[in-house]
Amino acid sequence: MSGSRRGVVNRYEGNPILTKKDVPYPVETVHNAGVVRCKDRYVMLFRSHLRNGRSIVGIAESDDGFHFEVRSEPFMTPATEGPFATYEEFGVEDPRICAVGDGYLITYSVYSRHGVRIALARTADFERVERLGLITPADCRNVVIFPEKFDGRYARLDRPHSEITPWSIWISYSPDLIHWGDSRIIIKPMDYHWDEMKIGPGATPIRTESGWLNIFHGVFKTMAGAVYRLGAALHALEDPSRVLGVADEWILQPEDPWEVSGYVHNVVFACGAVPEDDGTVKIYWGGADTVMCVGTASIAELVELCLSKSRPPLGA
Ligand code: M1P
Repeated sequence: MSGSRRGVVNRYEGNPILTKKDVPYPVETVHNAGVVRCKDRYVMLFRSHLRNGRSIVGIAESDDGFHFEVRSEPFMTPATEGPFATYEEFGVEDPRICAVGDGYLITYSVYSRHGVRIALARTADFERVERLGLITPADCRNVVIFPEKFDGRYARLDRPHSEITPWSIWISYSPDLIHWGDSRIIIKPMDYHWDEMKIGPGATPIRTESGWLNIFHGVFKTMAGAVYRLGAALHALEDPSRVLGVADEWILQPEDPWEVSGYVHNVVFACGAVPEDDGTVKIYWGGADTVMCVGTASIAELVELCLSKSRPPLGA
């Protein structure tokens, strides 16, 4: 892939890879997409704002991970009946995909008059989708499920909201994907750092030889508004609550025009990353909450960054 390397991530020269012009139904944005490999193809579930400001989830497919074609119909729109209708009333956002067994789990944010929480759905083939449950109470976003169990339990990273502490990354466990608990905080924003305002899990964690690679986002508040960047952390393979290192420096920040300016200025926000056989990872991010972009990075380099230029996960 030729592109532009300005740090650890090599941006694809064809960015943005997906915009509203590629969508065959009316939307205003294409961003914050989960991406996974499915039967030698890349499948992308992306968020789009409608013209009323509410969000739906579309689907696009690709042979190479760079050129995507959008299907004619959205993949998920707010449910219209049952308990999901109550909580999806204002929209469905920011899907993350986790390959488990012979299917795919999808976590996504649901908005309603009762706040924001996370719902879980499952698909076998990205043709049909089944909603499984509402898996957090209100005031929780950015849930990524690990693709393996730990001592018989599923694990996830989540980001509850609180007035008392900066919004941080927690871990929770479940015997059945529906009931979650044993929650604890594992990574906090760091004062006077690029992520001091808040952080949140981004892509589904990636298994590496050295640990689980967690690509997350962090936010810094400036006089000109918030800046969203991406960071990396490494979690122990057998016990993901044990953080082996959090890279002190960000790995990606808004720089290209479509990241600096758009629906929300100065945002790079990842919901998906796909590891490749050659030791690289394709990282997918929304630019300025408006378009989709991709870049590649060396997994070994990201791991090294977490381990050699590390900061305390819960602050000094
Ligand atoms: O506008 C930037 C992002 O803001 C929110 O993210 P978070 O709650 O993690 O700060 C979300 O609305 C996200 O979709 C959006 O990209």
